Amino acid sequence: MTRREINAVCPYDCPDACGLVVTTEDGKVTKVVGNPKHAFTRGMLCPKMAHYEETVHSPERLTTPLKRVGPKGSGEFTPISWDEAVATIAERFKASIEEYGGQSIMPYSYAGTMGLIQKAAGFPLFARLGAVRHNRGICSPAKTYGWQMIMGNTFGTRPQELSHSDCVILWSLNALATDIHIMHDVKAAKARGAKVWVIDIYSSITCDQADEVILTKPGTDGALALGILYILERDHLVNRDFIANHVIGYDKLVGEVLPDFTPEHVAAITGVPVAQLEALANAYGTAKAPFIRLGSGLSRYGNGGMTVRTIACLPAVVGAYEHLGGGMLSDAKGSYYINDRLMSWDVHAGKVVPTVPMVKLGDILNQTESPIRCLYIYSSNPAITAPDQNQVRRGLLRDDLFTVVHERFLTDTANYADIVLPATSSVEADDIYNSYGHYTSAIGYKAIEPIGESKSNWDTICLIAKAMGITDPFFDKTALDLIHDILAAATHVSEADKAKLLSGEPVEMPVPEDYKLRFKTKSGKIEMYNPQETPALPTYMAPHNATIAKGAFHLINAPDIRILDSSFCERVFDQQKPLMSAWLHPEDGKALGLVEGERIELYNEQGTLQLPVFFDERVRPKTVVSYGVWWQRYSSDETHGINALTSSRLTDFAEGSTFYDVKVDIRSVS
Ligand SMILES: Nc1nc2c(c(=O)[nH]1)N[C@H]1C(S)=C(S)[C@@H](COP(=O)(O)OP(=O)(O)OC[C@H]3O[C@@H](n4cnc5c(=O)[nH]c(N)nc54)[C@H](O)[C@@H]3O)O[C@H]1N2
Ligand SMILES: Nc1nc2c(c(=O)[nH]1)N[C@H]1C(S)=C(S)[C@@H](COP(=O)(O)OP(=O)(O)OC[C@H]3O[C@@H](n4cnc5c(=O)[nH]c(N)nc54)[C@H](O)[C@@H]3O)O[C@H]1N2
Ligand code: SF4
Ligand SMILES: [Mo]
Repeated sequence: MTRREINAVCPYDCPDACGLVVTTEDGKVTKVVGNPKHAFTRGMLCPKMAHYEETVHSPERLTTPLKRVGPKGSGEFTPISWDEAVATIAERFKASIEEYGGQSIMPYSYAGTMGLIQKAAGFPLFARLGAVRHNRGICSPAKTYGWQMIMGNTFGTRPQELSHSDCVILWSLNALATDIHIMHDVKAAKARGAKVWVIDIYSSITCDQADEVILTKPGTDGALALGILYILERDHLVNRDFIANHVIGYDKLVGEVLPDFTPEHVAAITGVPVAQLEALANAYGTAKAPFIRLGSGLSRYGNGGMTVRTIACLPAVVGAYEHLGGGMLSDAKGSYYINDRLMSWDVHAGKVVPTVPMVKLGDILNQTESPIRCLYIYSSNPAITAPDQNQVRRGLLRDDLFTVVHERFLTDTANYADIVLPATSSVEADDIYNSYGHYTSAIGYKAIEPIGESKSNWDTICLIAKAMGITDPFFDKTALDLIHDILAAATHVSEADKAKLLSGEPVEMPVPEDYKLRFKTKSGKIEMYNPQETPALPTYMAPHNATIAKGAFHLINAPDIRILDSSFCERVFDQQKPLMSAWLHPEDGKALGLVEGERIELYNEQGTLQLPVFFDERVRPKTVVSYGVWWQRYSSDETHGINALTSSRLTDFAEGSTFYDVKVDIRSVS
């Protein structure tokens, strides 16, 4: 028996981007553990990845290309060869370009794998074809933008620093489900005496780890932040020296915005009692080194960008960045020492190419005389994860649309394809990874041969490029070549660190010692007042659920600990615990005359969805929680997912998704 241990990286769209040690026996993955040498993973994996071998060797893996034989969306396919699949795709693309131009082709992809090469694999090809380019707005671009409006490209605080904080706020972060390795630092901070606050809209499992829990009305955190700022100023808890040296516009904020955000007014907007708001503001203002770890949930609202911009004022006002353990981490993106520029769309197009919002996929496919004739989907499952599912599916059903789906599994999206291509999992391909939750990068080397005839994104794109007659030698490069090119271009990484990375070791990128005080804005200061933006000052704007979304219940569709977006749905689950379901406060259940376990229908102007109902005190009245983005076979009607209820309305800034800014009504169907 040949037994090997290979260093790899967890490829999923998770801030932790864990280092893995993969054991293979005779070419099969038999064990996956966390890499103890990884500065953030520290040897531990989450429950999803602790059995990655079950995903890699799942009997549901696709092993050959498939061609549709039944009607669109019927999921009836027959196996074909790669030669036939690639020739068909090239022929259809060429014909489409000839008749309608490059803009008749649209690739759609997201973060099925976070590897820099496989994630961006389609860009070099589709940029050359002049195809339609979408932004990557399905997750939380408004969060990034909100931070940037006042902080520019300033580094977020290293998450490990949190262990030195005396006041930790996990704000809109269900860390136990989505960022479990931060709990290592939260526990260390607690052991040193820190107080931990969690701010959410329902009592998530992470709330159990907190000393204090604050529950806000959905989408009102911007007002909460302004209420804290009001109290900090009123009670002289602001750091005047820090503000004088490093902040632009604080006085304008105090003069023009804060007067409206008295504790009483903020309590009315947010539902947070005045006493609790005062306690939070006081704890934050009197702490030596408060640390905010900001999750993404609160940015998926119509006011998401503004909310983050307002929260980002807090550490500036108290000068948290001056102290070890103090600061804020929204995301670690500002820092990338290693980047995927050589895969970039603009570089390959030779110009800056505008984007369309990816959350508008349904609208784009359904425009009258839609210009899109060919859709190439990889590393994403939009038939289940994109908002306004009914509209997306109407688009995918169009007979004049030629759809290719490159996937590991026959997902809900793959069922709508004309051609399905089998994709490798991360352990079957080489790649290099950053993280958006910490500063460690690593290479994940191929550990086993591809399952069946599956191919990586990059290998597949190279085949299609050649079949289209593109002779550029860029498409002769292997993923390994590209890793070397990426490292060669990484001028801020030392040769010693590059050698370490190439040897398979994770490397924590060396942030400058004074990184927290290097404000990478135009002025070099924290720009609370920013005339480039409208409005020029942070303020509070109401979310869609207070203005246009309709329904008596707020729908929370936050992550499930067992799956990641719609990934891991191929797993065999413990059926004792409800899978896809709807959770209500017991009083609401009673008022609606519902019995636990019965089937209910959630409905709104977007669509309907049937699920079994359960009751839980953790859920606030007039709220329904449905965890996770499950494949449609997990819903009671087996024909819809949670996104039958969400809308493609955009965020205030950066054209992002508003998944959580939704209301529904409920009726019994049994
Ligand atoms: N197990 C698991 N892990 C995951 C994922 C998954 O699906 N499952 N998804 C991955 C992906 S793609 C991402 S982007 C990250 C996201 O991970 P996070 O950054 O944690 O973001 P969310 O889980 O969307 O939301 C976090 C919390 O915000 C709360 N929330 C929602 N609206 C509001 C609000 O208005 N105010 C406040 N204060 N809280 C609010 C939700 O109830 C939730 O508990 O997780 C990644 N990790
Ligand atoms: N209602 C609601 N909707 C949501 C969310 C929510 O909280 N609520 N979360 C949103 C968020 S934050 C995000 S980021 C999006 C994510 O939405 P998606 O981008 O659709 O992410 P996944 O559902 O994880 O689907 C990724 C797919 O890529 C495939 N894949 C994995 N590796 C590879 C590979 O190497 N090559 C190819 N070709 N395929 C591969 C996987 O099998 C999987 O089916 O969903 C969003 N949708
Ligand atoms: S899903 Fe996240 S926490 Fe789990 S192993 Fe992957 S990177 Fe780590
Ligand atoms: Mo995401």
